[in-house]
Amino acid sequence: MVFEKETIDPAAQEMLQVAEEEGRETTWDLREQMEPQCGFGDTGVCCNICLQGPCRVNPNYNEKGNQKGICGARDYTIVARNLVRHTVGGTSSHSGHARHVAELFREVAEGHVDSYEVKDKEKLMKVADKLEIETEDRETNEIAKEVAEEAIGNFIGFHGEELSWLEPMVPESRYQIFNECNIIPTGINDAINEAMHRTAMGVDSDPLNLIFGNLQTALADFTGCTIGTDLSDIIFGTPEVVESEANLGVLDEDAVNVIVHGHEPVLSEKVVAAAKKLEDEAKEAGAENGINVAGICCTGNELLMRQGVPLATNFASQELAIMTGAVDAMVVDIQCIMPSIQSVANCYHTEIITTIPFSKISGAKHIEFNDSTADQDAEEIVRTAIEAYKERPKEINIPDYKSKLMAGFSFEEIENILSQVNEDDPLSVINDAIDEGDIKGICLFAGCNNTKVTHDKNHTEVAKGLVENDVLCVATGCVANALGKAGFMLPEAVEEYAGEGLKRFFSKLNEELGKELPLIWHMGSCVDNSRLIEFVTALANHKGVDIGEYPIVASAPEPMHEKAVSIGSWCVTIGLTTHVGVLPQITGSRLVTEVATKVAKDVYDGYFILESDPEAAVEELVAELDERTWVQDMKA
Ligand code: XCC
Repeated sequence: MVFEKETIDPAAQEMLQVAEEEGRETTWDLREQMEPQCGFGDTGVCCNICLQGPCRVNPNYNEKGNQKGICGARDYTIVARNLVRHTVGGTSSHSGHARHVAELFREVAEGHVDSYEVKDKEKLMKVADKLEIETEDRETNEIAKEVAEEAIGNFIGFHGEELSWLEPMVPESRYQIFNECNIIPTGINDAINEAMHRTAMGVDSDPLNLIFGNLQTALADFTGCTIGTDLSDIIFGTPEVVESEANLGVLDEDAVNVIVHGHEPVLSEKVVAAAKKLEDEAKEAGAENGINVAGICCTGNELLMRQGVPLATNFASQELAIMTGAVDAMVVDIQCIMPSIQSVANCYHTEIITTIPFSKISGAKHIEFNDSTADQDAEEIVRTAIEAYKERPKEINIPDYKSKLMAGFSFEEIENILSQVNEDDPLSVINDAIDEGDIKGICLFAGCNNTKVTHDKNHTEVAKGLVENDVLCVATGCVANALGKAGFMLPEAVEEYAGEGLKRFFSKLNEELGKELPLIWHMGSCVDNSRLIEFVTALANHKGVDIGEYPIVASAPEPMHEKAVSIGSWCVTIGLTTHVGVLPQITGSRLVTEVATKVAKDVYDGYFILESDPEAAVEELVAELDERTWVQDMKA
């Protein structure tokens, strides 16, 4: 098989062949040119924080080389500081996304924008209850205003008080642990500021103190993610099970193809609406099938979850979508958008359209998106795609690969499904299956693609190994996209991949429901990892244990973004042992690595498994689930 070192996705392999024939450069070529990567940077021991740098220290004390930076910083300080700064990047990304949704929500609540509304009142009431906001005998917009103020307050802080969105999201016992470690943030912005300050030259050099600072920032990230999910559900609707398709084969030769790429649902929801409205204009332009919207990265996940919009592909293969020659416009907002897409688009008729003032790409067309003129902006964007379609050359290469998939597994939808099986005690369906040994526990798959490993390979191999070992798996982000493309989000996959216990679990469930559920449940975008925490908190509370005692793990087989660092950090802090399939840039400090992989367990129950071999990772994750169940059994 050609290009099997680069990717296991057959559509991507076919497109890499096209790229080679046409002499196009891809991210895989750039990776090859980058080798060998700097060993200091790769292990986190390069310090660039002040202008005396870069200082590169040799972590191996037995060898020659500088063991201190010019200011005296040792490997552990440099590595811990770099780690905190990664988490800051992740936290500001997630919370920037969430803050936009929160500000839009406030505008909606105050009646200042009419292109959006409170779509899911039930979710609004649920969130208000969670925040202890009075709901009885009050108008919806009054409640919404108070929820919006509370959301904004979580960003800007409450004069030194703790975040209100965090405490109700985790079991009491877990919050107590946060408290004892003094890592509860007083505001998302505060946490980001403090983390940047403490890592500035000459401030915090104590590696343990820095690591606690990292965890505090990560909890701010988690809070931002939760706000993003909750408010998006209120404005756009809480996801319910939908059917759709994934992979480049979803592009339609006879339609105007608009790809939405990035993260926020605020713009992309409007693009979908505008595409429906302007269908006739596309047909007049000669596109028999009208307009076809498809998603990449988490914008794709947001639209798939709520509207059943198909997924074109995930992070690593974004350039390849353009090389099909069938993409008329790629509309981007924020995060995970490779600058290279413009150079690729220069060889085709594709319009790259940036929409956010602080997220531009040189050479791309910029159509600014504003919440107050959202409908008009989205229509302008779609019309630009129709115009580009008129210039589309005849020759296109759409690989004939796509898989059907099911998505839409919000926590509320899972509760709804389980209550159809046991109306009085829905969560017992999962907890009893664990007690009876049908399932070993739950794994959250999260994270990206990373060209350091073969595209989608770790994702599918770790997933295969876990389901074979009777682990119930849920997924978000680009790993969800990978597992969707590979057919794991279909009921047929249960028969093909699940172990005997997991098969029993699904067959009992399907029999009661009178319909079939997919093997792996798609929970949404990166911010929607918060949905899993809501789920596992409910399960742990139902069982009367802390999350650290519950059989739950997480796996990021191909992490890339700083957001993956912050998610991993809060997963561990919340008690999930977390596998990472690409070594994070911390291995230059033995101290920091040991804290992450060993000491963390004593404090948070969760710890990191750094393992690039999928088979070994499966073994360790299964052993962790077994240990948690065993400890529970011993206590019982
Ligand atoms: Fe980006 Fe969210 Fe990573 Fe994919 S998974 S590469 S962060 S799109 Ni979150």
